[in-house]
Amino acid sequence: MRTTTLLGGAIFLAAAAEAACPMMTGELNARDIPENPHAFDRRDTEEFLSQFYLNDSNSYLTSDVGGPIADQNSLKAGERGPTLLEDFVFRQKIQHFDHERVPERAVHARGAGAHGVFTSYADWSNITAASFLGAAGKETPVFARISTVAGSRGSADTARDVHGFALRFYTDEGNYDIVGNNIPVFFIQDAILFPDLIHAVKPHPVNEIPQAATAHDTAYDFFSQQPSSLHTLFWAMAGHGIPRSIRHLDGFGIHTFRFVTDDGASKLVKYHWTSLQGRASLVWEEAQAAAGKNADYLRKDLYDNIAAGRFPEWELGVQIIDEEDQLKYGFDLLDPTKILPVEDVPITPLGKFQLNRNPYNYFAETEQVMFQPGHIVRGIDFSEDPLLQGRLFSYLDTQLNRNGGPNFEQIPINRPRVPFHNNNRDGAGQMFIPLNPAAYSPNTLNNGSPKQANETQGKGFFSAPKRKVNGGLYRATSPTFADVWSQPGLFYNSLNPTEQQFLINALRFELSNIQSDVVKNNFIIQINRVNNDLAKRIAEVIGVAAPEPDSTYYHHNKTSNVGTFGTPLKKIDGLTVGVLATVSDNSSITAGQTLAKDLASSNVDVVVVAEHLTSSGDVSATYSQSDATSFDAVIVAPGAEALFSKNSTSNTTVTFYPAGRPAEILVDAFRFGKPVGAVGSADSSLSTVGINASRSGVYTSDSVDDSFVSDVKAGLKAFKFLDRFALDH
Ligand code: HDD
Repeated sequence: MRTTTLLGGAIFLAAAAEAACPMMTGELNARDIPENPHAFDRRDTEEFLSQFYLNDSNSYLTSDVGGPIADQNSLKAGERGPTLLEDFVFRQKIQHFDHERVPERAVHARGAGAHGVFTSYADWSNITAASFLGAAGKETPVFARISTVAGSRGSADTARDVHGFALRFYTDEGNYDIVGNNIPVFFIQDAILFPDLIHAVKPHPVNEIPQAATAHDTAYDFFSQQPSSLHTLFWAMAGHGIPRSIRHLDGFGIHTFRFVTDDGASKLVKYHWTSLQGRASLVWEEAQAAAGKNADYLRKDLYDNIAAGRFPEWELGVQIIDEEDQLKYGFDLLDPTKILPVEDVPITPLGKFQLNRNPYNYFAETEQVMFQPGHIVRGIDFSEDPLLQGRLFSYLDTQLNRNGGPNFEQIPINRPRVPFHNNNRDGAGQMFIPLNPAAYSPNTLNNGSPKQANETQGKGFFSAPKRKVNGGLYRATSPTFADVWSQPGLFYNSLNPTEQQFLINALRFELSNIQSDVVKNNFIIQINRVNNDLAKRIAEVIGVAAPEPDSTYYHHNKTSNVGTFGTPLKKIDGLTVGVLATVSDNSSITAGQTLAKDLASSNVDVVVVAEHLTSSGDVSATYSQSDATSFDAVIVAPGAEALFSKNSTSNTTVTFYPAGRPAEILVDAFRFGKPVGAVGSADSSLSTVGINASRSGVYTSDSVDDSFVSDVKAGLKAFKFLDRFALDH
């Protein structure tokens, strides 16, 4: 029988015994041993976690051990005297504060997390024994954490970077983590190089500059000496490094893993989770502006959309490959710097997950979640990928360092939703009171318990029986990993011309910040092995002589679905339209409200911007706080054209906001490739700022009518109008 009691303000679920306990000592036998109090079999994460919620409503202050604190002043010797050492209230509070921080993650320090649920499309027991994939419609709670890699915890969200996408499934056979990224390849092929990669990419050790940026000498020194990094670097530079939102990025497991069935048959798999919102990215100038205007750009979007009930979704799929085909596709499937083109092996969708609940407490949930690639479940096995193999060590080691001991799996966000029993004991912060005195196996004193799972359940973890490992000791990279230039070429060939230009612009930006001529030259040598035109276009900007072709790895092959610009979104839910209005003309506010009403059914937010807020609440943002990065589309409302006139700086309204702000918002929105428009008399604002109304993604109308609304929706769906971005040639 389970009872709910209140202990020290926290809701605590206790359990009482229903049956006699088989404990061995006479003393223990005599006691009423409760059923294991953590033996909850709960699918619902919130219900599980709620036992740990600490609710301070209608409470009074106490010390950590429950004594009431009468007064918040420190205890002093005399009215004007020094604070006394004996003041335990003071000491406890300050000491706790002094120890509030745990080491931030060495990489992926900045992230946002959310709870959700995964639903399997089918019974996949024909390919894996993993129970969360064992039935159509089967639901499993998940927690996801999405992060940038290089920046510190306080860095800006829109720093250009690979994005981590770590997924935890609280399955009914234990926790399963896929610790992936939003880019399907990685910089290095062997985990032993990870510290080198990170030391090179992190800020300079002398002055800790630059924060959250690869545009510095050590990073490019490493990239040019370790060309396996080029492929991932290309993805990051081409737009995947600056996603529009967490909702608009995909995830990849990167390594090849194994699925194993109950009867031991195994297949190799590569994971993809595809945003059902669509893939979308910012442009670099926009990301740079957003970093200053709203450093929380990504986490705020995720939080706000979940809070608004617009739950983002991803479809989880795998490419399935026969064991014997590991070298069939022209590269080694154990090499994490390679994609397996979807033309060679299409993605099999397995299910989808939705993120539908924000954490209640950032530290307790998002900061303390500790993922590990080694958290696997029955039916999943590793591959021999040397990067994956090293990760199996590093994450556990890191969690020990961050948590100061081995009991981090007992933290609520890390606990499995199923019972756990083993002979691991003690350590700092042990949260349980183990009742079994025979903490060893085999034992007789506890009736052999906990027993091996195959004795009781008939099943447990197992490796793919076909997996064979033998060979002489070998400290070198496999020759099958040698070609690291063909796939960056495949990626580059597959981009549309604007995306290629973005990639070139990004590398020009990064390389322009490099001081060392040696590093610049070395980098051009590597890029020239991928594509001579690309190398020349970068070289000419950074003062390096245009290289002659180095054509060993040149080719014209292409693949699909690797870009992030030019494909319409799948949904426009959660996008935001800014309506530039004026308080001095009611019709402009009304136009904004009409648009808001018409777009509400598409789950698009409309923000009416004006000189100041009003008591009626019909203005939702001021020009003082707004800029183009806040909106996915910008519409000028009738009457607001007065704010755009050339002499608007002498207009009295200008005292409400920095001079020229409305025009700046419109111009920036246009130059960031966003849909823009004007209603009624406001169409003159377009010509005032030099926007040609006949350009694609520019909409005008006499009023906010159906056709204008559908234009705006189509514009949002197109998301970026690529003809706004100049090409070199
Ligand atoms: Fe890693 C964190 C993803 C290679 C060592 N990694 C971390 C996180 C993600 C990834 C998403 C953040 C998890 C979270 O949100 O808490 N890492 C990857 C991917 C890799 C990869 C996709 C290659 C395919 N990582 C990698 C290697 C090593 C590490 C080769 C070390 C040998 N990674 C770590 C770490 C971190 C980490 C230092 C920092 C904090 C943590 O683990 O929990 O151990």
